[in-house]
Amino acid sequence: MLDTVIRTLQAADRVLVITHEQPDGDAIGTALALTHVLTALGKSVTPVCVDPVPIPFRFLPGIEQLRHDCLFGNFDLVVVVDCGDLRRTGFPDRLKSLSQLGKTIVNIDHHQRNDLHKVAELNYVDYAASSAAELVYPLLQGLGVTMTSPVATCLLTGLYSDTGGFKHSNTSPTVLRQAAALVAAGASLSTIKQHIACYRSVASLKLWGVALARARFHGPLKLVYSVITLEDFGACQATPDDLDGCVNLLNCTPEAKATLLVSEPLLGRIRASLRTEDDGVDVGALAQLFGGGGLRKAAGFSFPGHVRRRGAQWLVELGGTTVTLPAYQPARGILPIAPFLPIN
Ligand SMILES: [Mn+2]
Repeated sequence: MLDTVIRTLQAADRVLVITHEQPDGDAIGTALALTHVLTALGKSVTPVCVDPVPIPFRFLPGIEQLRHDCLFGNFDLVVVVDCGDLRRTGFPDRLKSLSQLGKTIVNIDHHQRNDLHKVAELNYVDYAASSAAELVYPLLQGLGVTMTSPVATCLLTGLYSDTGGFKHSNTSPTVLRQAAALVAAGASLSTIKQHIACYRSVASLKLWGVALARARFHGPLKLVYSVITLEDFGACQATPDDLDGCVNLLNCTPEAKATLLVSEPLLGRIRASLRTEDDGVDVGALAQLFGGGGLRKAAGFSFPGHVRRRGAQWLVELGGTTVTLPAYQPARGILPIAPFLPIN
């Protein structure tokens, strides 16, 4: 498959590179690395992400080339990177029509249950890979281009982001070998770390403080969880983005099988973030039950509702139903953790 993808990239002239909505460092880094390399090979390349780029990734070389729509332009090849779900491209209908027009779509991804194969002709997908960047690395080698400093920085950002700064269990020997070569080619690990880990506003720190202070351990579920209400965002003068990453900080107690952070960043919209370091727990599968997605160890979902406090309890209101957090229904017996199964 790798050879076929390389030949397809070599043959293309006008390439559209799409990455997923609410982009992370792997999404943006990998899309830009491909953009640099294909441009160097003389191709016209348009990198696209439907959503704005979060502040920590705006330092990446080539970020100014990123577009937010792909409605115009005549492309002979579409490359979708790091998208586990056709909807998460932000352009499902556009991709379906490009597929129907016979355009070649290449799907480069590492998410489980990737469904891009519905529209993609070539699927270079490896669930065992840490990141899309890890998959793109050998692709760039196969294209025979010299690894430049901008490309190395973009790819190392992808590896860094999806391995949690080389701390998650997906930090394989391959990841470390690639990272070493990328640093040797001019990527600065300390610069990447500075941008991704050290950009928090004081408002963000205050909000994280509230989440940390409210952390609880639920014994039967072996779940660490915390809650942030809409009022907390206001009281801290924090934006929805200010909570990003907080769940990773909560995910550090040895007795927990998983960590759950529930928030209402926008009125009537609840966001749930899940993390685990336990190889036996698949939070991605859990998130999918609730219409979300992600990886085995890091996933999330959102749904309409409100977060409320009643005495010592946290409640989630979903339509006419109220669920006490973290709802636990051992009688159902189908999930290791089941935080949001409505109580009937
Ligand atoms: Mn990724």
